[in-house]
Amino acid sequence: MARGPFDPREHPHRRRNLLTGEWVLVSPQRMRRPWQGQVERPPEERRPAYDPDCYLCPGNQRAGGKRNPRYRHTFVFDNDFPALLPDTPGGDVSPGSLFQADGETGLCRVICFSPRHDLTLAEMAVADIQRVVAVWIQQVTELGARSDVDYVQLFENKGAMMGCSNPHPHGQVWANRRVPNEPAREDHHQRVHFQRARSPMLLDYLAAELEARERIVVANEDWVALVPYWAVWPFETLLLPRRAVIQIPDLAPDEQASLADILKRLLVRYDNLFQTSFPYSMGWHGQPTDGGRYPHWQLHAHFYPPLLRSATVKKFMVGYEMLAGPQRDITPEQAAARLREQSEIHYRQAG
Ligand code: H2U
Ligand code: ZN
Repeated sequence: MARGPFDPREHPHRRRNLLTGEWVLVSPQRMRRPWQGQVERPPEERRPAYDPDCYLCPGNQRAGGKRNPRYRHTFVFDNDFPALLPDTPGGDVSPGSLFQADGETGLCRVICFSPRHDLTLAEMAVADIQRVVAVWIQQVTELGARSDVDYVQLFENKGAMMGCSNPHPHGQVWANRRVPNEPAREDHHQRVHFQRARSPMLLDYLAAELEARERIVVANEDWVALVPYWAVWPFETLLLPRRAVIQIPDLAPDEQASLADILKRLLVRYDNLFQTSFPYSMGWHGQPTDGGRYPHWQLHAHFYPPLLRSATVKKFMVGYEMLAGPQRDITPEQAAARLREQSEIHYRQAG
């Protein structure tokens, strides 16, 4: 079986992540192995539009004791249990040369996407998703302007499978004194490419993907969502603007509207894939906010969903992944085809 010229649909190979420099092992031949234990869909969870016990619903009291306003669209508050604090000791606090440590400062906020407890971004109206885009921009603008914030990380944990504590649609923003691991690695690799090619790496990559077409999931006039060539998670996607955009506050009003449009279309496809509210962690990567120049950066969002073959079977990153490196069976091209063929009408609306 394994003989003949190289075929990416048949032969194990590794692919390099341009943004991190890491390799992922792809084992497409394993898709043929027998699969036992077809798992049924869990019963559809129906939530009320308002939950008196939810700490994110309008008018309710939070765990920290504060009360939410009766907000009608979005609502941002300081995390009652923040991972970062704005005024703790900073700088080198290493207790020895083999024990390196920095005091780290920052701010953590929670972003409620909607007053409706029963919705998710996938089921919200495009106009309401656009309000979330506006909040993301406002937060990066405000927090990034602080001299003690070098990076603003927007993210969403969705679904109990991802450790999300509450189904009420919400995300978070953490503003860090220093640039964290992932954006620091992406900065390095984008910078190296730019110095060599004089063009942003992800725009060159996007042009090649638009040519190849086989990993594109959905696109509109300003945005493209694709399964990256080096995807680790089965249905991982990368969302990119078509033009050079360094950070989310640089989006023009029509690009904010088209972002809401493509988010809706991507997330509906995700939900339709296994007819479930699709769990994921997503987040935005834009330039650091330390006042430096970042012409090599291209704004993008990552979606990392854990599901593999049904609403309940997730991919585990264990064994080889923990000890050696990430591995996948279904190819990124197969994953993109599966997502592409989904309807853009949400299965709950379809009846
Ligand atoms: P998840 O997005 O991972 O579910 O986290 C929700 C955040 O909400 C979490 O960081 C915060 C938690 O600290 N939170 C509050 O700030 N106030 C509350 O009343 C409960 C949860
Ligand atoms: Zn709620």
